[in-house]
Amino acid sequence: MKEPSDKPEALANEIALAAGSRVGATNERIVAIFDEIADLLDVENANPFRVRAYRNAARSIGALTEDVGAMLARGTDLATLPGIGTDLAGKMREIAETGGSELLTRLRRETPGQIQMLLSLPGLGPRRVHRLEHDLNVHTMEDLAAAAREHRVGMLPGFGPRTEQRLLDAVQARLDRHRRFSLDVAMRAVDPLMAHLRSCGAAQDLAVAGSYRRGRDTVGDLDIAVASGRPQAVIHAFLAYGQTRSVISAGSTRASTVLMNDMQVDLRVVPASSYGAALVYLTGSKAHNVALRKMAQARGLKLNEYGVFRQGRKIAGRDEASIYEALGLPWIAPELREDTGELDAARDGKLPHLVEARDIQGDLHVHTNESDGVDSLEAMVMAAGRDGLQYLAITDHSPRLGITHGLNASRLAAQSDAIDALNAKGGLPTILKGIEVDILEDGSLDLPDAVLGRLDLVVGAIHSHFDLPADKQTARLLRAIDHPHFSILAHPFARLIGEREACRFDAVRVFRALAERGACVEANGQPRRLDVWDTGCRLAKSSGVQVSIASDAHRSADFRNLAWGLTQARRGWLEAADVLNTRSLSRLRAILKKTM
Ligand code: DGT
Ligand code: CA
Ligand code: CA
Repeated sequence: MKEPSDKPEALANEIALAAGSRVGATNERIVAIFDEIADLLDVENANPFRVRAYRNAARSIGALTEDVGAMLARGTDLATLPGIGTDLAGKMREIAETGGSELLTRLRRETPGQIQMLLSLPGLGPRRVHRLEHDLNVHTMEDLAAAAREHRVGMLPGFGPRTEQRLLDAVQARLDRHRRFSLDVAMRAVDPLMAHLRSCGAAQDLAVAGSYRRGRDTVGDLDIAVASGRPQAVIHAFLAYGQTRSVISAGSTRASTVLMNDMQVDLRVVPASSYGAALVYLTGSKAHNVALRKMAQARGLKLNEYGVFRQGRKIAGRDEASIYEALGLPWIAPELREDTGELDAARDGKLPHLVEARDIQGDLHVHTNESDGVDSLEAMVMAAGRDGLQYLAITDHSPRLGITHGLNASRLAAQSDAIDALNAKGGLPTILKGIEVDILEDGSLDLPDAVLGRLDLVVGAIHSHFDLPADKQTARLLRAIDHPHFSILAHPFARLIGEREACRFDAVRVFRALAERGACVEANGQPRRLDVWDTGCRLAKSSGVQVSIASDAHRSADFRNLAWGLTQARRGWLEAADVLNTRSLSRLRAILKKTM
């Protein structure tokens, strides 16, 4: 596996392509922007005629049968359209050319973020928001939820009990959804923001810290540390970022904003001589920081976000290693900084040598378009090769999963021939023959043993009956693992972050059974799954179970999921020797053979 690289340009292109590929996309964008401008002007108590002009324009653009972009390309004067004057025509051209509007950016910056969130709820326009603020003192989503629960909203003129319930549902959904973000969503926000901050030229060094850097499976908000001698310039650039929805606070060395995706960003600027200290502080976790500070105090030192001090004299701060060194410790990887034993381990020289991207030799959970994947067998194998993998296992679904077009015995045999042919060609990663076989409700497997026995490995997973009582779920998994051919238990908890809870079973017993059988457990790297996650990786290690870090790729770009799985493995203290797919192909085959 190659080292991860961030390519914000490529990502931005991808997004632009996706946005531009729809017919009438420009019109939709103009309508959305004009509507939002009208709402925000209304909140500002702007001239009602101006507000109405934007609303009317949005309506007439929505009714157009031709794309505004195409009209501009033909040289049409937009001011000749009904309800559009020269001013609005200019705004339309701006949106068509840049995708955004300076007026909207300014209005968003001026309107409190919470008011914008209220406005974005279905059924809430400026009038109603004004009434909520005025009559009920409701200024935030939380205020609104509380007022609705106390039935104070339904009593307002123009609201009523049904509106109240609808609003409560919408707020609740929004609060639940936005409390924490999955890592891929966070990354899509991080990459362009960091590129923007780098481009201002005032940052000597910068990094995302907080839970994002520690690789937690979800992040609440982003924390950015910047080293600079010109903090004002950095703050200025940060506030001017185009994806900023609103500014929560802004000072001379720190600022907080909310991005368009509702994610909060806290930025802190320090001199380069304190950058390491700020990075340690902002990376956390809070528990790790508190424990570190205690260690400092025990040595008669003071630790804060500017450095380590002995009697007021700074003895460390420029980089992270200097901070830890001043406390008598080796540098500790961010993934371990949860105060779960890493400080003792560091002091005793017993920190693990965490598994790294370059240790990963292959991927043992990959789909093709034979089941629910997007790309062909050949495309997946070529992509795995480009990503530096030595081998991959093709593990399409079994027949029970109807919606995935799962493979029966004869289609599996045909796939096996195709794999033989590709392997014979050479020059590509070696392809192993596998299946993601469905574990049925009673713990039996969805294909006969005779069919499974012809494969190189069997990956088993549950895709139904997630909410069985714990004892039944445990029995189901134990029975599945007991099959004569069972190599890897895939995404055992079947959780979907923010959508489906982890299913309940006796993990200690199940992992013990895997250990006895010589079978492995998967650290699935799909950012919505991350299953097992850090604690499961740690349990695997203490149970003597090898972990397969897997992409569960459904398209050629998905091999990057390996990096997410790797992060969870590192958070679980795993070393290369604890991870199945760090093995060479021949050693891997030997281990898999014992499970088959
Ligand atoms: P999150 O955002 O909920 O996913 O989790 P974090 O860990 O990013 O937490 P956040 O954003 O509240 O704070 C960022 C870092 O700042 C945190 O990891 C450690 C540091 N920090 C925050 N509050 C405190 C505190 O009260 N004491 C100390 N020592 N550090 C703190
Ligand atoms: Ca954070
Ligand atoms: Ca924060």
